[in-house]
Amino acid sequence: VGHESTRRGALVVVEGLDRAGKSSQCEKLRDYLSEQGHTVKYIRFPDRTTPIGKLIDSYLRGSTDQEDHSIHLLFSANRWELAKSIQEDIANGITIIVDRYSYSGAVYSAAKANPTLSLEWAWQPEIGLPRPDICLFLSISAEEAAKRGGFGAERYENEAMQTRVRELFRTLFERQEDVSIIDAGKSLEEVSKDIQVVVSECVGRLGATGPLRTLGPLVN
Ligand code: Z5A
Ligand code: MG
Repeated sequence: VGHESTRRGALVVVEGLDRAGKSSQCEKLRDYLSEQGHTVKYIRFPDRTTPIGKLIDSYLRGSTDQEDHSIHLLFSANRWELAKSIQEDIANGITIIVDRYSYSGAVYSAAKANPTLSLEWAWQPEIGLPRPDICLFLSISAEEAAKRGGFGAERYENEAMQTRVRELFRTLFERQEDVSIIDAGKSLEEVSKDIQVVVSECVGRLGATGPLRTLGPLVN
């Protein structure tokens, strides 16, 4: 509410394994930031509402099959189709909370252990997408996740897949900057408080961060 030009919004990504509490925490964070006076949008990937998203939805539900590389590129295309509107919103001062993003994209596809679908290959189409100012990785043990209910009926919801995904998230996040690991095994309220601290700090230094950046190649 100043006279200076509009302060840009922040791009906040929430990542993690199944049942880590991403969606619950995204909602809490949206409410918290709104109370702090920010204009906030909460979006999620896959966005199952677009034509590409409908193909993804039917694949995840097991109604249709897709070749591994092909579905991977559809998940990426689903982010690219929203990239421009994300950039515009951020420039207009809107803070965006994103439930799963490129990190899930690379990791779930690479977890299939298809010989020509490495983590490096999977990351490639993400290069150039809006880069999060902060990525919160909600970390949870297999035991703790199991207490939150059994696996659902969707394609990747099984033990073998989730174990490989856990390993790959670790490999990927060792190579990324601006990642904050959150212990998601605590209570809803505790996790929410931990997230608020990290995000407030990120939003506070946005002025020094400059304009929204883009995702670059994986660094070794
Ligand atoms: N996928 C992909 O392959 N490529 C891509 O590019 C992208 C995604 C973007 C669908 O995703 C699948 O798409 C996903 C990855 C793949 N496959 N898998 N697995 P999705 O986002 O639609 O999946 P989801 O089903 O919405 O999310 P989730 O991971 O299963 O859940 P969550 O959002 O992390 O958790 P939640 O819904 O907030 O909470 C789960 C339960 O735990 C619920 O009952 C809560 O009340 C409870 N909960 C949450 N927090 C707590 C705490 N702290 N204590 C106790 N209980 C809690
Ligand atoms: Mg969810």
